[in-house]
Amino acid sequence: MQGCGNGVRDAGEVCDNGGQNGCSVNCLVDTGYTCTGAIGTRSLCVKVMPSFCGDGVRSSGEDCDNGNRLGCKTNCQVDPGFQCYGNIGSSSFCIRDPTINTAVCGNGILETGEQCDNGNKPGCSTGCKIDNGYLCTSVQGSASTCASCGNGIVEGSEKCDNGKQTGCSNCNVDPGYQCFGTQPSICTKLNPSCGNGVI
Ligand SMILES: [Ca+2]
Ligand SMILES: [Ca+2]
Ligand SMILES: [Ca+2]
Ligand SMILES: [Ca+2]
Repeated sequence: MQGCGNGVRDAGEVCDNGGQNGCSVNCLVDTGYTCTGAIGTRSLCVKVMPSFCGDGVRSSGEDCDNGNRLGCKTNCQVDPGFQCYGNIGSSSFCIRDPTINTAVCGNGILETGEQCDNGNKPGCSTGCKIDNGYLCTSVQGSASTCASCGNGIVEGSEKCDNGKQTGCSNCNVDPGYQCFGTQPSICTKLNPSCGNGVI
């Protein structure tokens, strides 16, 4: 083709950028490129990025694409418990669906709908409900700490637990006592004359 490759798009040429990438053969647009420029000017050709899952643009075949963020992390499908908005050709916006309970009991994370979750350990052993006789301290999003004062096992914030024997009241060491061990605590009376400053 006469004039093809002279860097000016002539009549009959789809593009001409002087034979550079994007318009390298017979003044036709190369695969994967797009070229702009009117007849009589040099064409400008740029590579077209293929769309993919996670590029932040929802394409056909993708339920959502927010750039692999929360709500659309799984192969451009809406994650369980989420709703995503956004048409094909634009980025998706995903929010947690408050009507769907996605709590997993026993994962050691307190979630909505659970009384406690310490990973199915004593105190919160069944169905993420607090076991009889236990108290659980729980913060949403982290593991619960459960303790039963008087069961003979030092747990949580208990200082001692000797099964409600002398020397440990409400799981605090009684004045004049010392407690060792955790299952159960062994509490003994301190020598009253030791430490009184008198030999
Ligand atoms: Ca030309
Ligand atoms: Ca995409
Ligand atoms: Ca949980
Ligand atoms: Ca205890």
